[in-house]
Amino acid sequence: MHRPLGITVSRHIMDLQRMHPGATGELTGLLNELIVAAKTISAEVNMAGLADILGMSGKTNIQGEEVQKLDEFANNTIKRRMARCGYLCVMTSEEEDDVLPVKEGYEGKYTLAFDPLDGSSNIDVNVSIGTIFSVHRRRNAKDGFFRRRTDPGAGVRTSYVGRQGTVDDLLQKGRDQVAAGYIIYGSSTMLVFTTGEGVHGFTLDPSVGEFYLSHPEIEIPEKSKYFSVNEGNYPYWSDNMRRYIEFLKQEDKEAGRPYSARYIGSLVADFHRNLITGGIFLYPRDRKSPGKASGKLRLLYEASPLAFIVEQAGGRAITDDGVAILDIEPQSLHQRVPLIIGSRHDVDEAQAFLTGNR
Ligand code: AHM
Ligand code: MG
Repeated sequence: MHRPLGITVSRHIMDLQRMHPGATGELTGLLNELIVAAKTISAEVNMAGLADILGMSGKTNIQGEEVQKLDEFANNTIKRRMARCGYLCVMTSEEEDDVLPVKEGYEGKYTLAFDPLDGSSNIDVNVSIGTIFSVHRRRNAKDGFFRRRTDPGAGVRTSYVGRQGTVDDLLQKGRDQVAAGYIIYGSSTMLVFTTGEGVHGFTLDPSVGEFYLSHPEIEIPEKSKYFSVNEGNYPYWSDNMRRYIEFLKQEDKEAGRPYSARYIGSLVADFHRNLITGGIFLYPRDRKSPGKASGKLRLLYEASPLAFIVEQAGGRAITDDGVAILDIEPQSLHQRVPLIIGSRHDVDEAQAFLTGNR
């Protein structure tokens, strides 16, 4: 069978790097390592339905380990691979209370925040789940030093030797991200990411094990006809939030209402659909969410990376009081934040309602 010559994700990342003559290739290396982790998780997710059967027969997974819970597997896969990739100085994961150090001697200049497998309540029911990641340059990135070493086969290389990162290196505004993205394990596995030069989507060809560029230069439609929200939280919402959702459901043919509801309950899947078809996703603060004033979703590895992507695609991401997600100064690793994200026009309209201006 002839395959069309596709652009692989590694080739695409190299092309991006070539556009920056001063680039050292470290971000390229980092993303490539993450992609390997994503492919490993994807293979395991595809085996999920068989996990019990394999478990019962005493089989081991592709890592040669006992079958683990998928979210643990995803967390371990990313943390182990990335701890020794040589490009990071510290990580944080939704699955870990504290910061994750990198392996000594492998310290690089970037930080990584990730949600290894988002949408965990959907794991057992064959609904799309995803991995979300966010990369920053650590603070004072120049306070390490450079070392020359000779690599067999690669000749003399200059590499940066840094220090372990700290919580402070991770607590940076979304606006300062150097890369962000997600992998959705759905009907096919897709990688969507940005390095600040547009948003690009890649689809995994499992027979070759490569991600190919399938969605170049993604732009989110300016206005949509879909809203995604957990309406079961209605009794806990503010009056403004209730009025906004009622508004979306009123008939007004000229304005394109009522909107249709689409809610999967997997942030990556809900976000991805809205990115492609247009839509607005809302998880506002409510009387039920932990910490009440803050909503449910996490700033560093859920809201912030998706906000970077949506802005790069022409959309918007704000809190329910109208603050741009990317401008929030994080206070703690697992901080929660109200999230309104999606098509520009829809987020504008939601903001007007939620801030009491409509
Ligand atoms: P998780 O990190 O425990 O999986 O929770 C995050 C998920 C998101 O994927 C999704 O958008 C949201 O929780 C759904 O919440 P709810 O079940 O309250 O609607
Ligand atoms: Mg999550």
